[in-house]
Amino acid sequence: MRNVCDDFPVLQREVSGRPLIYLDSGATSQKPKQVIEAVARFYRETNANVHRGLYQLAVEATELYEEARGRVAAFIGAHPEETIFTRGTTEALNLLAYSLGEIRVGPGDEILVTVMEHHANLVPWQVLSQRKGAILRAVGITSEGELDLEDFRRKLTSRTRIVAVTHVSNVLGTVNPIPEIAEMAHGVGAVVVVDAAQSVPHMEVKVRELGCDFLAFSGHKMLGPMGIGVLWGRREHLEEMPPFLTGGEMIREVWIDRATWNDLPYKFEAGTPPVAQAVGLGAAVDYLQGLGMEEVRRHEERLVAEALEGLLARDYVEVYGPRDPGKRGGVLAFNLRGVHPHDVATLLDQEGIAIRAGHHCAQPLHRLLGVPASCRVSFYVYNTREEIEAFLSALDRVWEALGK
Ligand code: C6P
Repeated sequence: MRNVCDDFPVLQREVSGRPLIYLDSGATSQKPKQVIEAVARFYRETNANVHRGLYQLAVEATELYEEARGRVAAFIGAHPEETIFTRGTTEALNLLAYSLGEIRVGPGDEILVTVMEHHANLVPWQVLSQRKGAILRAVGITSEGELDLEDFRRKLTSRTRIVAVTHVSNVLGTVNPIPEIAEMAHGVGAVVVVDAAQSVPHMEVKVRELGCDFLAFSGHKMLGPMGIGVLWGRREHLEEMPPFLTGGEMIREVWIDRATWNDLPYKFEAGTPPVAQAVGLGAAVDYLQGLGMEEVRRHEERLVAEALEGLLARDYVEVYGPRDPGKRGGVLAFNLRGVHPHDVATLLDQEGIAIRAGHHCAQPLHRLLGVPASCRVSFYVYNTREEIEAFLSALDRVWEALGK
């Protein structure tokens, strides 16, 4: 892939007197100037509220907002009416747990998640289960860090109403076999919700190929602005579901004691939407398509292979998740024997290398791995092999200083 670093202003700055090496794109990606400029241009030239004004400026703002929706929908092979803008993955999953939960889940019904879920795809289902008297079950993982499909088969029953699973784990990096999971889940009449926060930014994702019913992801992890995300859902489900937030824009007619709902997708977009952020996300999609998602995936696979090989070669490092780079997304979690991950991150930061340390909002998974926290590096289009080499030799210095 062409070197894109020059497109990313923040990557030109120094940290601790060194050029920044940003290895935390799993938390949020950096933004290219094309996205920053699209957001700035919206505020400079077209700022107005959408779907309300009859004047030229508001018409143009509405066109930009809906054009962005069209681009994002095409990116995942979806219809714009089934593509709802939210504040992010977390809001999309909360919307589902509330609204889908309202019509699909009753006392004694079962909801199936996995132990590798981010809290955003776990806690909303816990709250729903408690509210409805439903049973929440979690599928385990194999010793390789892959989803245990035998366990999945065992826990999937005729009472399973919703299967909520991450496409790519934000800790293990594991890519889960969604088409297979969806087929099994549909076999018992369950609806399949996919958390695609760590997949849509990094590989080609087409909703029909996945075979799922719902897909959630965040703009800020795919070169777009913070505060914008997407919930895609099959029309037949979305039409049946009650709204999540209510108020302006999501209604058709309102009386003092009742109201009727707007068409899709507006039924789920109450209030003033994040218009500039949507426009920025549209620009991010253009940028990614310009690079080609297959090329994005190939680039990351090469980086992951290099980093994985380097980490596995160091006997003081414990790596979590699959050993095969082809089975992983762009994140790699690890620990240095006997060293606290926060200390590792702090020393690397002193060399200008930004990594994440903590439980990465996946406490049940860390409990299963037997550690309270881990270090995590995550890659994106702007990372290079030289940065991986710099990271690996910096890690040796951390071990020299803290490990022995
Ligand atoms: N994971 C990470 O460093 P939001 O915050 O709504 O944009 O995304 C939540 C979320 C949901 N699912 C997965 C798999 C995720 O990785 C995330 C965000 C970040 O891993 C921040 S904790």
